[in-house]
Amino acid sequence: MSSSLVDRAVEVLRRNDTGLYVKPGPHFYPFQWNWDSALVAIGLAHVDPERGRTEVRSLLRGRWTDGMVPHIVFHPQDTAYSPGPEVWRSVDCPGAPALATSGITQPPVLASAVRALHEADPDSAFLEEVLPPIDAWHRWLQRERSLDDSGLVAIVHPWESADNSPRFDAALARVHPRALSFTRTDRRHVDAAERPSDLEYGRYMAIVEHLRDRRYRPASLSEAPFAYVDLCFNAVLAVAEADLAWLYAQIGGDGEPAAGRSDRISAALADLWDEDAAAFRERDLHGAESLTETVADLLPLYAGVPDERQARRLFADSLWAPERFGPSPDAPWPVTTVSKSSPAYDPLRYWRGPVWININWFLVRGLERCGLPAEAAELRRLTLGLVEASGFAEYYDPSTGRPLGSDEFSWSAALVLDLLR
Ligand code: 2M8
Repeated sequence: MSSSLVDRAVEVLRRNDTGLYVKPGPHFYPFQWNWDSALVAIGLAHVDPERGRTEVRSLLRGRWTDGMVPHIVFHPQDTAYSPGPEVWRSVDCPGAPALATSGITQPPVLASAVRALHEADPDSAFLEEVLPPIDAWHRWLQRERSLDDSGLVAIVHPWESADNSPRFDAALARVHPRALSFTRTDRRHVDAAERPSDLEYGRYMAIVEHLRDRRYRPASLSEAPFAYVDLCFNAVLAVAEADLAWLYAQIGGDGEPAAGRSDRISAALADLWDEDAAAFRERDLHGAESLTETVADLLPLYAGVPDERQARRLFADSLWAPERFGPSPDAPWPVTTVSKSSPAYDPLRYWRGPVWININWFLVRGLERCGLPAEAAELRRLTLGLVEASGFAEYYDPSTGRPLGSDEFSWSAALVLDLLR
């Protein structure tokens, strides 16, 4: 089974490859997205590290002078995506590159991708080139997005993480939606039932307009319409900082500051453990309380945050619990992105229930890190089985395994290469 799955995964990445960057999907994601490219590079490390290094360099071409690496880089393409460069208008902003980009960021997987590339094919010159801008991005996050001295950072737009997750609903309810000034291109390719609603898009655009009026640098997090301590983002950052420290050590650089930041974030995440829920707890900085249980509550596992007792509890009572995120007779494909017990659970709609390969990959890594190798192996087996049955979809219906969203999705292909390692 494995060799043909490898061939098919490599073929998906090849077809989505523009030469400069790999598109997230063939049709409605035509530009370069930040965490997509990093996850793609993790897969490329196994089959073509040099191409993986190109992916990293292309993404860094979009960086701003203050350090931010944006969530989308609009490399010139004769194609439509909304909202595109004409909405973001980054080129009007001080410190933005000549190349158009969005004005927000995404979970910083990049340092972990560079580590995967270096482990597969060591290249010190490449590290000398890319570690300073990655470090500058991590420091920008601490400067612009930290809420206190805990090391945790906030996101200021749902597009900075798993965007239409119901955990953001309460925080978004206070945002007055705008009428859309563009036609949604996603609707040309994917059934509306599998994508965010127009109301959500109206709110996303209201936040973009607020941020754009301030050149994407709100004076403070308390002034931003949306400011949320996202556990997915922070767990990714904790791992990325540790990987950055490891990378510095490879070239005799000073990894202490990054290691210190990683430790602080991990310690702050550990404080968010909720024994009753067997999960961690997120926080809306404006005080809206989310009662929705989503898979983000489990992601500190990726950063190795829970001790072994907590990790076993998290696995048994949350991640693998049939009534919550785990496999059940009526939904045999784990892991659902929202608890099946939640009224918000929707098995078809985007980040509101379906299975995502990147989330499963974070959880496999986390189970390994926390000393649960058999549990990690079982999740890996079911994840590969899902892709074997349904192809490299963007996301999947947990009940039927039916592919949803974009087909031929790049990070699903890339992470299968890593899961098969
Ligand atoms: C999705 O986000 C874009 C907006 O950035 C969209 O919905 O059009 C999200 O799944 C995001 O996490 C991902 O990076 C992007 C490209 O795959 O698509």
